[in-house]
Amino acid sequence: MTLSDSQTRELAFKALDAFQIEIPSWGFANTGTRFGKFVQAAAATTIEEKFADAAEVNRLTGATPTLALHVLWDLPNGVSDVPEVRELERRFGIRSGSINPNLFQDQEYKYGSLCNPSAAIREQALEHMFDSIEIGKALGSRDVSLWMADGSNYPGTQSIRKRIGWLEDALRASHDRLGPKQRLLVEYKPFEPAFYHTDIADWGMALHLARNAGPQARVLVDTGHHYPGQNIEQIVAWLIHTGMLGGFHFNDRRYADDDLTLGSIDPYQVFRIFHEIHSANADNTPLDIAFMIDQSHNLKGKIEAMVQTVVAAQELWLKAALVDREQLAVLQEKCDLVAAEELFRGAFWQDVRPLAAEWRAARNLPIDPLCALRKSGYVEQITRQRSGKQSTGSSYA
Ligand code: LRH
Ligand code: MN
Repeated sequence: MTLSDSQTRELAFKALDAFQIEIPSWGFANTGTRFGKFVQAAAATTIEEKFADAAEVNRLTGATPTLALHVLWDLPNGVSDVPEVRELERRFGIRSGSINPNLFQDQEYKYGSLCNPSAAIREQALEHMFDSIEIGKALGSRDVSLWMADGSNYPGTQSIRKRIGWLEDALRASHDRLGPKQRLLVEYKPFEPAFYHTDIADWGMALHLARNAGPQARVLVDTGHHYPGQNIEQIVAWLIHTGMLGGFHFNDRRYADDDLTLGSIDPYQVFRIFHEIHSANADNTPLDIAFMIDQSHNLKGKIEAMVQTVVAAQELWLKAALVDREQLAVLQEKCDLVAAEELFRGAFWQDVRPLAAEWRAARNLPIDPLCALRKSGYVEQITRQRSGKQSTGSSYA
């Protein structure tokens, strides 16, 4: 059924009003690769600066009210840093989002954290999980989002099955500490930094571990954590079908976990993922998905890259919202392949930027957020304020 312009606008406005995406505090900090880190004077080095930058992105896009925090990077003193963070939330009008434990940088975690053969080190890692859960409770944020670097580099050097057992115990113990409204998100990754086996390497492992941990655990899909050629939207469809999809870390990649900006390499990938979600919404499949960005802006200006990412996500979300799902179902039923593909891809081809600009104008937002950022002088201002505070230090963020 072809929609009238006003019906299309109504559908578009409804879709964009509903679309929010969480931004990572580490996306504003100086990050690099193992070959180096190119320092930006405007980069954030304090939690206050990260909240300030998040507020600027939200002012420009109207779609990023929460900031993901990485415990050791943003709350190095644990729960005792909560009052300062609450003050920043109040000052900048940005809420704390997912709490991400750091189980990958301590020297003790050389052979793993929750999967380490040493019971004492597993206990240390579990304590960090418990601290992260308490921080989430104190901040009133819902998700504790777990990614672990755990794995090994050489065959025969670790017992894969023993590590599964230790991990099951740790995630169940963590789950039992969750508050009634909290969730534990389990993020999988096939490799890096481990290059022989990774303990949570794919969606099946993450799904089993989440189910085994308890009813408040779900799977997190980082779009960069898949082998080349893997059908990510099919994994998303399975996680929706099994009721285990908890959230996303969006970014883009050409080769591996490149953490490039969303839609920079394969925007059609994000469109296909969003289609699965809109379709589930359309057939009233219960969904409770946290959309988050997880990128490292090693070369692009960090605020610019974040605004560019949110705008790209809004546009791809809108394109997928405008797929005529009723007609598509008819064509799929008839196996009218070309007509179905033309309808589906046609939605991806359409230029939704004028519609998105109309929505922004109607919501008193800048119709072109990137242009508004440049005009705001915000980057020049923070560059002046923050110059000389940057270190070329080694840590990731
Ligand atoms: C691991 C990961 C994880 C974060 C980190 C910053 O590759 O995707 O989600 O902890 O990036
Ligand atoms: Mn991630």
